[in-house]
Amino acid sequence: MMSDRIGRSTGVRKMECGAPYLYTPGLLIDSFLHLDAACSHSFLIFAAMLTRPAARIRAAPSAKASLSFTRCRSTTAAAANSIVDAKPRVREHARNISRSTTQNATASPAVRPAPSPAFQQVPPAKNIDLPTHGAGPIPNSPLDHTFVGLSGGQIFHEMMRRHGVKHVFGYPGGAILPVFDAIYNSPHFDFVLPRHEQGAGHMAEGYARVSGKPGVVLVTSGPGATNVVTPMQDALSDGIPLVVFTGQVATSAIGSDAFQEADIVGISRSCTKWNVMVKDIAELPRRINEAFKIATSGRPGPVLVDLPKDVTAAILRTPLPFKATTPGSNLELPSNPLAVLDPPSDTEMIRQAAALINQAQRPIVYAGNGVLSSPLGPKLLAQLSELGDIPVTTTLLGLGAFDELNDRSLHMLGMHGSAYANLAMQSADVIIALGARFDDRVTGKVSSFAPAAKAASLQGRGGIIHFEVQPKNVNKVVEANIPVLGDVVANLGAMVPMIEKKTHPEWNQQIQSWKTAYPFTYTKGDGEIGHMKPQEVIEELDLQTREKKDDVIISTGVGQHQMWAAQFFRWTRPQQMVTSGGLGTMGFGLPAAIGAKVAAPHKTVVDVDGDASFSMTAMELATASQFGIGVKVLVLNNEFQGMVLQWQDLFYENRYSHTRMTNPDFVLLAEAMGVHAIRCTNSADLPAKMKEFLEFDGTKPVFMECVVEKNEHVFPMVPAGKALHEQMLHPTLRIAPKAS
Ligand SMILES: Cc1cc2nc3c(=O)[nH]c(=O)nc-3n(C[C@H](O)[C@H](O)[C@H](O)COP(=O)(O)OP(=O)(O)OC[C@H]3O[C@@H](n4cnc5c(N)ncnc54)[C@H](O)[C@@H]3O)c2cc1C
Ligand SMILES: Cc1ncc(C[n+]2csc(CCOP(=O)(O)OP(=O)(O)O)c2C)c(N)n1
Ligand SMILES: [Mg+2]
Repeated sequence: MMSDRIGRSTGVRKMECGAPYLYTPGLLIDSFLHLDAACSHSFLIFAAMLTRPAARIRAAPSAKASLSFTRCRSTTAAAANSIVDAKPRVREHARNISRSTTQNATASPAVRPAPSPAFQQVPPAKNIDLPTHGAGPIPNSPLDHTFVGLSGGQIFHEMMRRHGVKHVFGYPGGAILPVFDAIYNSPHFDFVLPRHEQGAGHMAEGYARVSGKPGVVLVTSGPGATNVVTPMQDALSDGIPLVVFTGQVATSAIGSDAFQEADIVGISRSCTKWNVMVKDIAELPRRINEAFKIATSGRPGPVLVDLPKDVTAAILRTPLPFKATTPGSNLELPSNPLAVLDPPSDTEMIRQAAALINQAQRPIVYAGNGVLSSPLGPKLLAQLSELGDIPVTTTLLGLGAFDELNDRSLHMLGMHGSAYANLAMQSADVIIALGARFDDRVTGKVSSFAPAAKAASLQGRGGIIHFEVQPKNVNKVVEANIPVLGDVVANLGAMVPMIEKKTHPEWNQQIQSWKTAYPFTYTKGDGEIGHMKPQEVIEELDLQTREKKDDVIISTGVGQHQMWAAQFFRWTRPQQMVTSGGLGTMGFGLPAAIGAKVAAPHKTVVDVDGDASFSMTAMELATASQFGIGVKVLVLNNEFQGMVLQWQDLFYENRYSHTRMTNPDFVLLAEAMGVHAIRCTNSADLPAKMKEFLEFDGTKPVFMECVVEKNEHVFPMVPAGKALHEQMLHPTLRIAPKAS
C-alpha cells in the first residue's frame, strides 16, 4: 500500500513505494504581428493609407467590440459600400507589394496535388453535416461574375459566407492583413482572438468536436503559421476537421528568406491531410472549396491553405466558372484532389460480420472515435448491443458513444482503462472494433492481445471484425479476420438488421464478477489540507452534474487528471468529452474548452486541467475574459507533472528529474485576467465550492483550483510492453483472483 507524501516546499519525496506489482489473472493468459524596423516598405505605405480620415474612423476600436463577444454588425448596404471603398485602396496596396518585393525569386512547390489516398479512398462519408449555405444547383450561366473587382481578401470573406462559417479563430500579422482588412466588421462570422496561435488551433479543434463543423483558423506567415503546427498534428492524430489559412510573403519573394517567410507548405506536409499555396487569385475560391471538402470527408482532419500577400491583395479581373465558386461542386480536373477511388463493396463482409456475431459466445464491442462521426452512430451502437446482448467498451476518444450508465457498459479500456474491460477484451471470442484504430494505449503488447479471439478464429468460431474508413488502418496493428471498409455508421446501419436477438448469461455473469471485484477505486484522503484526492474532485463534478449530463461538456489537459476524468466521470452522451488522445498535447484543455463553449454557448463547459498542462496555455483565460466566453476551468493542482512522476516512481526509481512545478498563485493569476477564482484545499469544502463553481454565471469564465494529493497514481495501469491482462491494479485490489 502506498502511503508516500511529497514535501510541498522542498519537493522532496519520502518514498515507500514498492516494486511495480503485476497482476495476471490465470484464465486470461490463455487466453501561435510583428511590425518592427524590418517591416517592408509596402507595409509603411499601407499604414499611411490607414491613417486617412475615413480609414481612421473605420479602424477606431469600439469599446463594446473589445469587451464583449457581440460583434459589430454592419448592414448589407454598408458592407457593400465598404467593398467599393476598399477597391482603390487594395489595388494601390497590391501594386506596392509588387514593387517592394524581391524580383526573380524562385517559388517552391506550392501544392500537394492530392491528399494521401489513404485518407480519401472511401466514399464521401456522410460523417459531418456539410454546410449547405451557398451550395445548391449550379446556375445555367457557366460563369460567376460576383467576384469580379473583389480583392483576394474579399473573396476569402465571401467564401466563408458560402461555406456557412460562423466562427473564426485567429491572430493577425503583416502577411495576412489584406484578409483581416476584408473581414473587418464582418456581418457573417464572429472572430475569436486568442493570446497565441496555438490557442486558436485548439479552440478550432474544440469547436469542431462539439459543432460537427470544421474549425477555421486564420493566422499570419512565419511564426503565426509555425505556431499552429501542434494543433494541426493534434487534429491529424485525432481525426478533427480543421481548415487553416496562413498568410505568406508575396509570391515573388518566396524562397528569398523574406521577412517572416516560412515554408509552411513544406513544414505542414506531414501534419495535414492536404495543403496548398494559392498562387493566383483566380484559384482562390476553388482551393477554399477543396480545403473544406477534404477536411470533412473520409476520416476528417486538418488542411492548410497558404495565402501569399499579393494574391489576397490582388483584384480579380475575370469571372470564374460557377463550379469553382460553389461549395461542394466537383471540378473534374485531371489532378482533382477530391478524386476518390471506387469504394470496394463491403456487402459480403457485412454479412460475414453479422454471421460471426450471431454465433459468438463471448462477444465484445470495442467502440472508438469513428462511431461519434454521426449522431446516428451511438444510436446504432446501442441497438447492436441490445439486440446481441453485447457488452461495450470504448476508447478515450470514443467516450460518450455508449451510455456508461447502461449495465452493458465496460467503460474505457486500455492502459488506464477498467480492469474488467481489459479482461473482457482478452477473453472475448469475437471483438467488434468500430471506428477505432487499435492504438498502443489500447492493445498493450500486441502479440498478447486478444488471445481468445485469435484462438476462436483458428477454430472458425470467432475473431476480430474491424469497421474502418481508412484502408491503411486495417491490419496495421492487429490483423482483422473480417475487415469492413467504409463509414462505420453506414455499415452498422446495414448490419444491425442482420443481428439476431441473443443472450449470453454466462459471459454476462463473468463480466459482472470482474466489475464487482475490480472497480475503478482509490483511497479516500484523510481530510487534511493538500490531501484531497483528485478522484474525489472528479466524482464530485460527476455527482453535481448528474441531473444535467446532456448539458455538460468536459475538456481536459493531458496527464493523470485526464485519466481520472475518463475513469470517474460517467460519460453518457456523444461529444461530451473533448480531449487530446493521439498526440497527448498538454495545453489543449483550456483553448479546446473555449472553442467548445463558442460552439455550444448554452452548455456547461468544464476544462478539467492539470497544473502543468494549464500553465502551457493559461493566458487563454484572458481570451475567455475579453470575449465573455463562460468556460469553467478546474485545475487539479498536484504541483507536479503527475503523469511523468508516476512513471519516474514506477520505472525510474523515484528520481524526479525536472517534473516538480513551482506554480504561480493560480487564483491571483486568474483574477488578474478578470476571472472569478475559487480555491479548494480540502474535501470538506469541496461540495460547496464545486456548487459555487458550477452555478457561477455561465456567460463569464470561472476558475477553481483544487489543491490535491501529490503522489497519487492512476490505476489500473498496463505497463509498457505488457499485455492487457497484466495490468497493475490499485493496491487495495491486489489479491489474485481465482481462475474461472
Ligand atoms: C496520457 C494518455 C493516456 C491514454 N490512455 C488511454 C487508454 O487507457 N485507453 C484508450 O482508449 N486511449 C488512451 N489514450 C488515447 C490513445 O492514445 C488514442 O488516442 C485512442 O485510444 C484512440 O482512440 P480511437 O481509436 O477511438 O480514435 P482515433 O485515433 O480517432 O481512431 C479512429 C479510427 O477510426 C477510423 N474512423 C474515423 N471515422 C470513421 C468512420 N466514420 N467510419 C469508420 N472508421 C472511422 C479512423 O480512420 C481511425 O482508424 C491515452 C492518451 C493519453 C494522452
Ligand atoms: C506539450 C507536451 N509536453 C510534454 C508532454 C509529456 N507529458 C505527458 S503528461 C505530462 C505531465 C502533465 O502534468 P499536469 O498537467 O500537471 O497533469 P497531472 O499529470 O499532474 O495530472 C507531461 C509532461 C506532453 N504530453 N505534452
Ligand atoms: Mg500536475
